[in-house]
Amino acid sequence: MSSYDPQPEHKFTFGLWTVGNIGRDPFGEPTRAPLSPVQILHLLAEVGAYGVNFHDNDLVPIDATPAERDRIVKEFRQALDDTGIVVPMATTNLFTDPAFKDGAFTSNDSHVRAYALQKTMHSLDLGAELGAQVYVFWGGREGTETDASKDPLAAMQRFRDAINFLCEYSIDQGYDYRFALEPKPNEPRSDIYLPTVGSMLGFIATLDHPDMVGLNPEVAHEHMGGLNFMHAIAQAWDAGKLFHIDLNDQKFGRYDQDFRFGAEMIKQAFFVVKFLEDVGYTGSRHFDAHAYRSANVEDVKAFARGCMRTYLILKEKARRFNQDPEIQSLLANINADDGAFDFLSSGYSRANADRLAATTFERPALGQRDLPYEQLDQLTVELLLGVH
Ligand code: GCO
Ligand code: MN
Ligand code: MN
Repeated sequence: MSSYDPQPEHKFTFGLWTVGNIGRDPFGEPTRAPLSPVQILHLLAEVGAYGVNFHDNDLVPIDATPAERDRIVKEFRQALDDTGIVVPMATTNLFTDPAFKDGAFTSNDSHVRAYALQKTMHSLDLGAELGAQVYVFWGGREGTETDASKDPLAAMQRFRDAINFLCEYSIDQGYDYRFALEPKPNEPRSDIYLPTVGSMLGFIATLDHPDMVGLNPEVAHEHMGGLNFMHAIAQAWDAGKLFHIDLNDQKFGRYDQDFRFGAEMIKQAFFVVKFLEDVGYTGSRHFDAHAYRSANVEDVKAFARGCMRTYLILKEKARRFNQDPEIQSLLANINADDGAFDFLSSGYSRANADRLAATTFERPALGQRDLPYEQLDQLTVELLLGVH
C-alpha cells in the first residue's frame, strides 16, 4: 500500500452529486448514465472514500411519497452499513426546482420562502436520521440578475430570519447540527448575496445563534472572485468558523468549473493543504467537484482517486516543506528578531506608548532588510516539482 492511499482518518468525502454528475452542461445533454445513490456508495467504497454527503433530492426525489422516502432511506442505510461509508454532512436543494427561480429564503414571494423553510426542515430530519452533523447552506439562487428586482436589505433580513428559524428548529428537535454557510459570488445567479468568506463571517455575527453557524468555503468560489482561498480559510479558522470545506479547482475568471482538486493551481492547492494540516483541521475534506464531461465511469473513479491522491501528495510535500533544512533556515533568517520590541506584546499601556514614542528608528535600515523570497519560492516550486 502506497502512502498516498486514502484512509478513514483522512476524512475524504464526496457528494452524491459529484461522482454522480452525469455530464450535463448548458450546451449539452448528459454524457454519462445516472448512477443510483446505492451504486454511488459502492463506487465511493471502491475508490477508498470515507464519507458521502447529499442534498435531500439527490437521495429522495422531490415528488416521492412518504412511503417511497422511507423505502429509499432504508435501502441507503443498508448500503451505508454494507460499505462502511458514513454521512458527515447533508444539505438542501433550494435551486433546481422552478419554484426557486428567484431564490429560496430571499425570494420576494412569502410562499416560496415558507416552502423553502419547510423543505429544509424535512431535509434536516433526513440528514439527522442518517447521522449528519454538519448542515450546509449554499444559497445558490439567493441573488439577482437585476437589482431593480430585490431590496438587498430585505434579502439580508429574510436570509437571517431563515437561518435563525432553522437554528431554533434544529435545537428544538435535539439535533447535533452545526450549520455551515457556503458563499459563492455568482452562478447560477448573476450576483449572489454574501459572496465571499469575509462577507459570510460578517453576517454570522448578526445571527441569534452565531456559535452554531460557521463556514463551508469552496476553492472555486473564492477563485471565481479572484481571491486567495488560503487566506479566506485562514480568516475562517481564526474566527473558529471553519466547519467544513469544499475542495476542487478553478481557473480565475472562468465559468464554474468544479475541476478535480489540484487540477489547475497546484501551488495554491499546496498552501491550502499545508494550512489545513499545519493548524490541525479535523473536519471533512469534501471534494465538491466533478469529472470532465468526457469521462466514462472508469474515468470518474480516476477523478475521485485523483482528488484524494493529490491531497495526500501535497500533504507529504507540506511535511517536507516544514522539515526542509534550506527552506527552514531561510524562514528562520526571514523571521529573525532581536527582541527589542518584545515589550509591545503586552499591548497598550501608557508606559509602552511613552517608550515607543521615545524610540529612534533607523528608517533607511528598515528598508534594507534582506528578504530572499525569490529563493524561498523557487525552493517551494522545486519541492512541488519533485526536484528538491
Ligand atoms: C455549487 C456549490 C454546490 C454546493 C452544494 C452543497 O457551486 O454548485 O458548490 O455544489 O456546495 O449545493 O450545498
Ligand atoms: Mn461550487
Ligand atoms: Mn460547494
